[in-house]
Amino acid sequence: MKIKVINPNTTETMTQKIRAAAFEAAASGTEIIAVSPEAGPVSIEGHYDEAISALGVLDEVRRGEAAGCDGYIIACFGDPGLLAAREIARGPVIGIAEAAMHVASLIATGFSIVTTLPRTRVLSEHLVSAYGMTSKCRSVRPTALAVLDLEQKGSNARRIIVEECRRAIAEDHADCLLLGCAGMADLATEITEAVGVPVVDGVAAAVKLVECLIGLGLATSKAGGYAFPLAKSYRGTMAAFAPVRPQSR
Ligand code: 5HY
Repeated sequence: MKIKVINPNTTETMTQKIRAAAFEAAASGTEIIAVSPEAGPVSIEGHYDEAISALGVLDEVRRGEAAGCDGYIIACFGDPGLLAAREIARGPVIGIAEAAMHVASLIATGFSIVTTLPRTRVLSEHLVSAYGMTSKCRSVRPTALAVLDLEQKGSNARRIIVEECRRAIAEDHADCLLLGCAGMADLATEITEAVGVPVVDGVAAAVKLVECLIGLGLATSKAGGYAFPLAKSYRGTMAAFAPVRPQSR
């Protein structure tokens, strides 16, 4: 099977990190194609960044459909463009936040999310509610880390994340922790060892969930809210995004 992993921001070092995490998680028969859009924000740290990055996600899904990809992962903890991507994709489309929350809900009584800047807290809180995880989420804990701080060699990002994880365990009674940024994907193993409770990286979780769904012969349902968009004209610079009926495979 061929899974396209999309980093919605345009920072290549993060795409490489995401690629490595996805490769490590993937089964031997799974081909991983990791990309980021040519255009868009270098990091996603708020509603505006997310809205703009969604167009790049959708363009990559459109390209993936033409290339015969079997499933998609949106590798940003805001899951930008997820529902729209499900309309235009045949196969499963999984966001790393949704994946991490569902996986955590199966192994723990309550998870906390450790994320980046305080302004991104509300993005995670919205997804916790949207995914029906309010009863399972103990807390969302931001840090002082900007997304691109995670790309700085020798930064103190690992220590900051570990300390916040420990506070979530001690003060919020979390028994599982979610890494609230795709840029943390390379830290899951060492943070697990440091804090002593399961730490879920959404990239790896999403790879296994897409493999599972495809292995079950399941694809995005087109019988309801994820039906292909209605064919219509789009004017101006958006013309290229006009929905067209997909060719049957
Ligand atoms: C991410 N931003 O996973 C999110 C994390 C965040 O550029 N990649 C980003 O802080 O919302």
